[in-house]
Amino acid sequence: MLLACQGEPKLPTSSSQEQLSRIDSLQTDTQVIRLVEGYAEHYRPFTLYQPDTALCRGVKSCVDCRAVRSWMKADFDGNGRTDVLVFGEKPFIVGTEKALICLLDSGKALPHPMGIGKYSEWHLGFDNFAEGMLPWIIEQKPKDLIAFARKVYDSEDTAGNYRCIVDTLILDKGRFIEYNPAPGRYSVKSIQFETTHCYGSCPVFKMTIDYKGKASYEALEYNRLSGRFTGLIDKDDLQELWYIVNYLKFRQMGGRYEVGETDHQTAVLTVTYEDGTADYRP
Ligand SMILES: [Ca+2]
Repeated sequence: MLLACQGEPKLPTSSSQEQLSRIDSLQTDTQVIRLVEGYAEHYRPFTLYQPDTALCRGVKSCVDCRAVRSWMKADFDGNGRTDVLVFGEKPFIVGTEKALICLLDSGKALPHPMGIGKYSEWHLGFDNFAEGMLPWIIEQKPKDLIAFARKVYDSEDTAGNYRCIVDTLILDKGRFIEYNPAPGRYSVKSIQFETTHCYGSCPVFKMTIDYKGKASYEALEYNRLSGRFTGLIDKDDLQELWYIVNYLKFRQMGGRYEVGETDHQTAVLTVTYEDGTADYRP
C-alpha cells in the first residue's frame, strides 16, 4: 500500500537556478546533492543513500540490488522532459531520516527572470522505511514507473520472519499511486469513512458520500465543531473519487491493514456498490 504526500512546488533561489534546470546533464553524486540541497532548505545537508548495504541485502529476494542507484533519471509524467528520483537521507528532528525525492521538470516557465523550468516534488513516505525499502525504475512508455521493494512482517509465519514484496508506482493525476494497467469498472453507490479513538485527541468522526456527491460528516469527538454536517462534493472531485476506488483495486485489497503501533486510530473505509455488495477495509 502506497502512501504519498505531495509537497508544494517551491521557487528556486537565484543561486540554484542553473542546477535546477539541468537534470539532463546530471552526471555525478555531487551534482545531484547540489540539486537537491538547492531545491529546498530543509534538505540541507543531504546525503545519498548507497544501496550496497544491509538494507539492500534485506530485500534481495525480490530485487536485483545491482539495478538500484542512489539517483535515477526517468520521465515519470511522460512529458518528454527528464525527471530524477533521488534516494538519500535528509535532516530530521533528531538525526536524519531516509527520503525518496522525485523532482519533475514540467517545462512550465515560472514568472522568474531567468525563465527556468518548474519543478514539483514528491516526498514519498512509508512506515518503517529503515526496515528494508529500495526503489528502482521500470522503463515504460509514455510514463516510466517506480518499483519499490519493501520488507514486511509475515503475520502468517509463526517464526516471525519477514517477506519481501514489490509495489509499482505510477504518476497519475498529480500523485504517485500503485500502478494498475486494468482498473475496475465498479459502479459505487456510496463510501463511508470512519475513525476510532487514539491515545490522544484524534478526531473521531464518520463521513459518508453517496454517488450523487451528497456528503454527511458526523463529528463525534475531538472535532473543532460537534454535530452533523452536510454538503455537496464538487462534480470533478466526485468523479476522481470513484476513479480512485476503481484504480486502487479496492475490491481486491486485503481484508485488513495495520501498523505496529497501538496508539493510532483505526480508520475503516467501506465501499458500497450499486449491486448491493460492499467491501470493508479497516
Ligand atoms: Ca518528465
